Amino acid sequence: MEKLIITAALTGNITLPTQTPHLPLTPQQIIDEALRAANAGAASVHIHARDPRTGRPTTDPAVFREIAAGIKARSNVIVCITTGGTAYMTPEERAQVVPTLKPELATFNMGTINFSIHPITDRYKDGDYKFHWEKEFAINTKDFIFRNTFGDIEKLMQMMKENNTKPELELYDVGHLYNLNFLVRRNIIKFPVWLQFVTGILGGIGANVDEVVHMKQTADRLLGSNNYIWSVIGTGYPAEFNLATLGIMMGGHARVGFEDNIFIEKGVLAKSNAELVEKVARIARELGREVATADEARKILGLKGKDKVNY
Ligand code: KMH
Ligand code: ZN
Repeated sequence: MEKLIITAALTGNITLPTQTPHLPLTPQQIIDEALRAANAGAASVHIHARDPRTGRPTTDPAVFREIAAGIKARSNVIVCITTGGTAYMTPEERAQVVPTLKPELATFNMGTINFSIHPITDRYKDGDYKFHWEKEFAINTKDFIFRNTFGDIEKLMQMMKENNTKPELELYDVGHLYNLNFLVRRNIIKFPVWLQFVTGILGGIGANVDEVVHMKQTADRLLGSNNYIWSVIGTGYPAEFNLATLGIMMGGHARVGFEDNIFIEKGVLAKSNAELVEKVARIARELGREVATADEARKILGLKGKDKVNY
């Protein structure tokens, strides 16, 4: 099996600061977490940006630039920028990071879904929230449509091509593999593709072994096993580690990080993204799978190189 690519999703845009005091919020905190995660074995870090004063997700290109440039200056790790944006942003606004920063890798969401974290508000009383925006933000996701229509997809794919940015295709359900298959047959997306099977989002497929096997078998059948490389995200604990282990065993790759899960053990908060990365790297080594460096991952994924980005 090829070496394991570990991605660390450092802060995301759905984890609330109230959930964990260890969530990096400022650009400097996100940069420091990226370096720690890279040292622990992450070949790629997936970046969202937050308003440094409030911790609220932002798509301010200046904040993205500060984070990406800060990581680049101190680490060789691959920087994968989100095009997921935040609720209320148009697909055009979300895509701006691609022409602006011309990253090596950026996320690319493969279909429109419900995407909600509203049940989290059951866990907290009004006085529990660290920031005033959090409760309303979470409740509003009840009516959030995460828009990624075929029209949006065509436009974003064109932008990625123009900027030589490799898409990391996020698939939240089996239907997204059918969307992908359609787009490949229409020559809108080209093989080989890099896939993330995103499981456990409220609005998407469940985080369990059966569903990952189903996604993998469907991908083999539709796309052909030589035409894609895949990784898995299990949202929440223990799904993150269970499904990372499954990915390791099945020849896929794995993503961990505070965007998806905040626990290192049952009821125990991870102090850093690096702890989550370390745990997966340890499981991989125990199972005889070596962990890829950033440059090895660049080769596996066919990336343009960090000297070709615009930050
Ligand atoms: N904004 C979330 C609904 C990505 O990073 O591309 C999903 C998301 C995924 O942001
Ligand atoms: Zn993300």
